[in-house]
Parts: sequence; C-alpha cells; structure tokens
Amino acid sequence: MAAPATGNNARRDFYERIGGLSMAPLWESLHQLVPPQPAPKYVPAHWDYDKVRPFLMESGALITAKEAVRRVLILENPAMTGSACITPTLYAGLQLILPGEVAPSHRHTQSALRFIVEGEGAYTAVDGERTIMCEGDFVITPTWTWHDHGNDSSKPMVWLDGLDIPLVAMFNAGFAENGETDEQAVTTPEGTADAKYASGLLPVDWRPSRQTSPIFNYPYARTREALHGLSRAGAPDPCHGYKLRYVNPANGGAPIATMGTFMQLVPKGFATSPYRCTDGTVFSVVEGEGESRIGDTVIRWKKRDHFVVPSWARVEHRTDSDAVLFSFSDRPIQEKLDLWREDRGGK
Ligand code: GTQ
Repeated sequence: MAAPATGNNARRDFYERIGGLSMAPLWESLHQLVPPQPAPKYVPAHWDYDKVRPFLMESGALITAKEAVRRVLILENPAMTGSACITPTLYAGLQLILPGEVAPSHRHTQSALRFIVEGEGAYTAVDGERTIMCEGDFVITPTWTWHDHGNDSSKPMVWLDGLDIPLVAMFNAGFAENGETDEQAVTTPEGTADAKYASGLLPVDWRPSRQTSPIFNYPYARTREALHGLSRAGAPDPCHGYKLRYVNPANGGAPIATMGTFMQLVPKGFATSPYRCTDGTVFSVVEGEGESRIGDTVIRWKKRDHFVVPSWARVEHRTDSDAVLFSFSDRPIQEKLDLWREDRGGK
C-alpha cells in the first residue's frame, strides 16, 4: 500500500475538495470539540452599580416602559459582544420601571427570574395574581406564563432579569405573544400562592402539573432569616460560607426548570476556599462588600453590583463585612443531563 500523502498542501487540497460537499476533517478540531476540561470562550466581568445606575436612569428619559415593552439594559459578556448573553446559556439585564409605568403583559417560552435590586412597591402579575416586590425578593415568571409589571410606588424600581434566552434559542423553541391589555386581569387575591404553597403545606388534593414552582415570590425577609438561622447553627462551608438554594416545594427541584437560584451569606472577614463548578454563574450583591478572585481576575464588589463567573473558573471570595450574594446558573439542566461537576480544591 502506498504511504499516505502527508504534505500540508495535499491535506489542504483535500479539505477544500470535501468542503464542497459540506464535510470537514474531524482530526483538525477534535481537541477543541472534546476538550480535556471546560475551555469557556467567555470571561469574568463586573458591573459596578455606581457606574450603571446613571445610565439606567438616563434610559428612563429616553423611552417609556410601554414603548420599550421591557426597558432593560442588557448585561452582556464582554467576550460575547452582540450576543445578548452573559454566559453561553444565560441572559441577564437590569430593568427599570418608573413610578406610574406599566411593562405590558406578554408571555413567552423563555423563563424569567427577577431579583429586586433597588426600590419597593412595584408589582409583577403572573397568570392573574399580583405580588408586591421588595429589595432582595426573588420572583419567577415561568415558561409560558402571562406577566406584566407595574410601579404604583413613588420611586424608581430596578431589578435583575435572568432568562434562559440563549438556551431556548439553541433549541429553536422560542414562542411569544402579547396580551390583549397592558395589565392582565387580576383573578386571584394577592397572597394566594403564598398561602397555598409557601408554608410547608400544600392543598390536600393538589398535584403539580408542571416542573416550575407554584410559589412565585420568595421574599428576602424569609430568605435572610433562614441564612442567619443557618449561621447560628454551625460552621460555614469552606467553599461557600452559608449557602442555600431556592426550591420548588412540590418536587424539591429548582423553582424554574432551567435555572438554579442560590443565596449565600459569607461572614465578615471570611475567605472561601478555591472552588470551581461547570455552571457559569451570575451574582447580584445584596448586602456587604468584598472581593472575588475569579481565575486571574480580581473583582471588588459592593451592594447592588453584579458579576459573572465562567464555567470551571476557580473562585475565591473574601469579605470586608457580612456579605449576602444572590446567584443564578444553568445548574439544574446540567444535573438533569448528568453533566454537572464541581471541584472543591481538595477541601
Ligand atoms: O420581563 O418579560 O430582560 O421578555 C428580557 C426579555 C425581560 C420580560 C427581559 C423579557 C423580559
């Protein structure tokens, strides 16, 4: 048998000829396609609220919430310009609603979470029930639920929007429609979902019909109490401090099928041990200040700042005061697919 033609020219010529048939040689890209460990093409990034807020308020003078439908400044990963992605699977943005405004009713297959950053008294309505939102509250508008937002308070309200937009785009499974009226009809008294599902009890004959949580507001007052109770009960986890995950009481899973949400208390002066995991994670600082080393990048953060940690980047947090961090990621999907991994640095 003749020896293979190994010259670069021969190979390039071959690649060109098979390219004409929409084929390509695997051996030129195998290592990138099946990397020995995650090699994310996106980067750590930080949004300082002192720098962001003036632009948010300026956007309030440029366009109304009604005209914009959603008046949001997208937090885009600097390595993914033009993609509207903060990680390859997640979207994040800061939404502003001014007093008296309404963000009109619509629904879409993308699921959304709201994490309240500034203000209180605005509402989100989900499938006929309203909830009034306060700083630190975590509110969900699951896939295909009608939602509108309004601000009947006297102050601007800002929240973090987290959506699975890139993931749904990857599946080409996006559908959306607008409501007939800006504000959907309120059909259920405020507090009903809480009464039925949020007290460690469930209506006796109720069976869940979907994966998403029947609770749609997880108020900060309760979350904070849980974290502080936990901190009195024992030593912090070396990698996380005191960390809890939000839960759907009907099945023990994440409140939103596609996005995991977490809250952690890192006590004053605590330095977490190096940690990495495969879910790229978006953080919103609820209380306190400190710094995080993410790979070789150091980010100094304080209340209302946002930052993103890429997949498999090593993270160490260090705090100057008691700090509370909200975060979200695609961890529930990775777990469902048996993909999720963590590395606790041997600790
Ligand atoms: O509130 O429905 O930031 O549909 C992006 C897309 C918010 C929303 C965003 C959306 C929404």
